[in-house]
Amino acid sequence: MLRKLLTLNIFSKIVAVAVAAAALFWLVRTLQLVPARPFGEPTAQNPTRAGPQTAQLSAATTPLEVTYSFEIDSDGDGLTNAKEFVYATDPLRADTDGDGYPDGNEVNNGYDPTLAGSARLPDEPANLTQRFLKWAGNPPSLEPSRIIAFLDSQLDLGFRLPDIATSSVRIARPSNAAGLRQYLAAARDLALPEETAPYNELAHEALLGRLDGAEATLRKLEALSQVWQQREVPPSAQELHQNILGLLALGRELFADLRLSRSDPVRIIWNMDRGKALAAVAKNIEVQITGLEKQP
Ligand SMILES: [Ca+2]
Ligand SMILES: [Ca+2]
Repeated sequence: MLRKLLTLNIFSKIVAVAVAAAALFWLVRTLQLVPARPFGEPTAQNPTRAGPQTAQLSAATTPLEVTYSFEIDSDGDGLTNAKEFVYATDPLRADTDGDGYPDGNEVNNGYDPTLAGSARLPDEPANLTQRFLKWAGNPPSLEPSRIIAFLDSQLDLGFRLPDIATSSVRIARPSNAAGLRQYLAAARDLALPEETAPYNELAHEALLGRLDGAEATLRKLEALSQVWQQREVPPSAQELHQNILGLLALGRELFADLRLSRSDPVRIIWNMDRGKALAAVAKNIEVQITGLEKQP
């Protein structure tokens, strides 16, 4: 019996905002809402100029009193506060590695500001924001159109579902029709609780230094993954099962990445784009379920 499309509700949540281009810009716009109100009391070095149009960005994860901003440079080293997060330097220390060269000077000349001496920044760092800034000629802020062009140009960033080894699937023996029906019903019901916030909302929270929502979703995804990894799978549903596990694995990866919202905002924007591809996979899984339900 066909039920309403409950299946993969979970991933429609992941991709809820990914589908709208506006959502992609939303995060970037937030980043550009500068100067932002410093959390805590304004300092002489970093006077608050907050108005109704500015975002209050706090740094709950760091004791440093700095504003996450692509305009403010609290320590005057040529690297704005947000970029200090991106390059993992100290936003209140002009020369993080103490080698006599200011952080901004090092980054602008391709040197690693966290390693004293002449260590170069890697050509293709894992941090996508670093890669983007290098690719774009180190612009002062994050331009949505430039980020899209960058992501389009990086062919190695294409969408791919994590590989799930066949050997990791627990095949149910002997196979029977009742077992298959039970499995497919569970697949149709796969969903996160309704209160789970969409990805862009969680990303916004993370940018504000609040990771509670992202962590809660991640825990739910991990619990779901465990249940599905342990599930016995009818032989005819093996491929479907691998796709479901792959989808769950990628979901975990995307939500775990929210911890990187401040240090790698371009990755989060890429994830929103990957969410769109994930929606297509989810749709395909649904088709697989329907196909198996119709099997005699
Ligand atoms: Ca700085
Ligand atoms: Ca230095």
